[in-house]
Parts: sequence; C-alpha cells; structure tokens
Amino acid sequence: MPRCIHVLNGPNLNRLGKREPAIYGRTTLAEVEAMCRAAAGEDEIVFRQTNHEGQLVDWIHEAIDTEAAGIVINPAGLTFRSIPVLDALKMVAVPIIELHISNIHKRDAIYHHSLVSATATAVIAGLGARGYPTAVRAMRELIDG
Ligand code: DHK
Repeated sequence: MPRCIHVLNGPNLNRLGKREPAIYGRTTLAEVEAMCRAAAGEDEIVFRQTNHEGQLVDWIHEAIDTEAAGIVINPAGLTFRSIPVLDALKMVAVPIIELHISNIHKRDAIYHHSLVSATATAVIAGLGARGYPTAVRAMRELIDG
C-alpha cells in the first residue's frame, strides 16, 4: 500500500534558484520537487510551498486528516517565530523531519532557535537542496519502522 509523504515549504522558497544562491544554491523548487519524487519510489509525495502562515497550518491539518505517513517540512522563516505552525505540528502523530537547506546554526543568531524542532523526529540542516531527497529517503525508512 503506497504511503503518502507530505513535503511542505514555507515563505520565499518559491524563489529558490535565484534567492541568495550563495546560501540556498541554484536548484529551483521545481527541481527540488523532482528530486523528492525520484527519492520516493512507489510512495506518493504531496509537495507544496506557501508564503502564508495560515496556509501552511491548513496543509499540516490536511496531512493529519488525510493520514499522511510522514511530513517533511521546511518552515523557512516561520521556523523561528510561528506558534500557529508549532501548535499544528504538535497535533501530528506521524514522523516529522524538519529540513533546512542551510545550516541555520552557522548563520545569524536570529536563525539559531527553531520553535518546530520540539515536534521534529529529526532535523536536517546544511545539506543544501540534496537535503530534501535525503529527508524523503530517511522518512521512508522511519515509516518502514
Ligand atoms: C530557509 C529560509 O527561508 C530561512 O528563513 C531559514 C531556511 C533557512 C533554509 O535554510 O532552508 O532561516
């Protein structure tokens, strides 16, 4: 039975490829999506990006309500200040992998404390765009138990 992994992305990630390439690289979000789908094998991927906090919350609820097998989430800037995103993730009963393209701990102090890490099964930061397929592969192993 194929499982469905939701890959959710927060603000400004739609600009990947041309957004601060020295930090985020030149891989586009569409390319990242393709990498995730390739890594998923027979499992299904829901891949989404929004610049709006409430939409991200709604998508987390949808993942819960549709019995997603796992959530890979890059909340982007919402990582550090969004109580609504944190509260939504607290309702998730399946594995969560928090993902950051950059190593947030090597960056400015404003990026050092993630609110959502308290809900994450695992955190990946600093692998660049390849962190996404890595997270999908790791999620598949987590789901396999
Ligand atoms: C992406 C963002 O948009 C930033 O706000 C975070 C994260 C880092 C990333 O590395 O993917 O600070």
